[in-house]
Amino acid sequence: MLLSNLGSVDVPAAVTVDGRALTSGELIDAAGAVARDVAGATVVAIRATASLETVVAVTGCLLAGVPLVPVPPDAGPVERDHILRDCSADLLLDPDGGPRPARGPGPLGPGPRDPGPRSDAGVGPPVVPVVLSRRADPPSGAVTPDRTALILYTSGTTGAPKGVPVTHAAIAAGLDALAEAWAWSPDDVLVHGLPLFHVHGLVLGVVGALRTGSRLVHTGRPTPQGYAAAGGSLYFAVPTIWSRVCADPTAARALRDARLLVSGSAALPVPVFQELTRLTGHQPVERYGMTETLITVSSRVVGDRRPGWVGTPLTGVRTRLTGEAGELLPHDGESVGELQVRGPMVFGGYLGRAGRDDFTPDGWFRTGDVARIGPDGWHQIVGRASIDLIKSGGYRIGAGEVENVLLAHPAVREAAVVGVPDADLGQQVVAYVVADGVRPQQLIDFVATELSVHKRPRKVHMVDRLPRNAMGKVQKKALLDDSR
Ligand code: MLC
Ligand code: AMP
Repeated sequence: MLLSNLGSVDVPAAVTVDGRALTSGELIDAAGAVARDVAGATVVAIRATASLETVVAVTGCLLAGVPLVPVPPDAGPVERDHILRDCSADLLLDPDGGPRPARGPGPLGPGPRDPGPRSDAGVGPPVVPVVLSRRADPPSGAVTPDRTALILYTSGTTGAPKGVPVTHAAIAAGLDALAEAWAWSPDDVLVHGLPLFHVHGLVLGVVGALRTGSRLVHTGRPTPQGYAAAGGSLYFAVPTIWSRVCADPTAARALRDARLLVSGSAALPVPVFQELTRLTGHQPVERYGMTETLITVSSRVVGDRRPGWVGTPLTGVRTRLTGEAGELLPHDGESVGELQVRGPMVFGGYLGRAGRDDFTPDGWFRTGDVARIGPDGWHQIVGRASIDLIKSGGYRIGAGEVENVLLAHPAVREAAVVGVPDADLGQQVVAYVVADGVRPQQLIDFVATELSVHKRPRKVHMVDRLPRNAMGKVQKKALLDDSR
């Protein structure tokens, strides 16, 4: 069982989010109440704020064996409605729906309240508040390992985000492999401030803590000051956050007492690796993952950590490189090809999109990442095969999704979106737009309102025409060259 370690001992402040804490007993009791609310549902969604309520709701759904869909809390109507429709959610859990106790350490006081489901003007599924002070015994039946635990939405190159169903077994395999690789144990205190609707913050950062039995301190926002004050042993962050930690040497030095600093979700620039090592005394552990594959490659607690390289396959994972004609490439540290993976943490296919070209005929998942593998099994992620998948601040953003929203603005005639290299975010979303009578900031705000805020272009260039080839296809390389 995924959460078999939960509650064997009642740990004080087992989970703290933004200064509010629950013991493990309180967490189980409150999660038991959620499990009752969702019992019998086919799929449940949650507005996944960075809150104790989200942690409780995730725990409750895992205990109940009901698939949960985390929706970015700032998702605008286009993105939110697509997700809720695509996954056919029966209920929407609302972390802000119940009474909120005052901040401060220690257990939450009682305050029973059961407002029951409410419907938001008939649009979308009924809304059920998550209320920490409600208590119920968790369900006693075991959840089968092949049951879907989460459906995570992630961007493709074109169109709206796709649902990635992830089973209890896949999560358990990924987390156990990481626990082995990092010697992650109940003695750890995990600290991070990542969003709770993606693999990094939610699967590793919440379910990982619950499965290993380590305490979790979520800092609310991933600020260097918050990380410095948390006093943890194990820290998770994306490269943008590590870069900001390095820019605050006092905060960075406060991490000297940690055991392991982990970086993932995007390439950690070599200078950031080196500066973090200098300031904290720790070489960061890098690891590589994807929504579709959870975590598959990492450096280990014991042994090398190499700037610019993400480590070796975790237990149960196999990887290979292929060339343009599908031929296998040697693991010689020089050949560059598409990275393909197999393993118990890899998903089985996108929700409602069976039969696509995402797996090879012999069952390997095509990651779309371009990589090198050394003779010693070390992996280097060189980049993405498609120019249309952007990584900004560790978020995966599809150019097509942003372009579609821009094109829905009445003033816009043409739009092309690219990921421009950026020192802080890795890549920055930049739009080139042909339009009349609209200012760039209005278009930025339009995207931020319709989609999640992090998908908004940071810059919009108004142009007379987009560069196109003889076939009429937009030449994005030319746009990228223009913006450098
Ligand atoms: C600015 N804001 C606007 C706005 N302009 N809001 C609306 N409309 C506009 N036009 C404000 C918001 O109010 C908000 O303010 C703030 O901008 C949020 O902006 P942001 O751009 O997202 O903040 P930023 O500082 O750029 O964020 C950097 C970051 C973030 C690193 C904190 O990118 C982040 O949390 N990244 C983590 C991504 C992640 O977890 N990826 C894992 C994917 S899983 P306010 O006041 O709210 O701040 C994966 C698998 C694996 O990849 O291997 O791990
Ligand atoms: P997502 O589906 O949002 O989890 O994004 C997955 C993508 O993030 C991968 O396909 C990679 O392109 C990128 N990624 C994740 N971890 C790393 C890493 N350690 N180094 C480089 N890229 C990474």
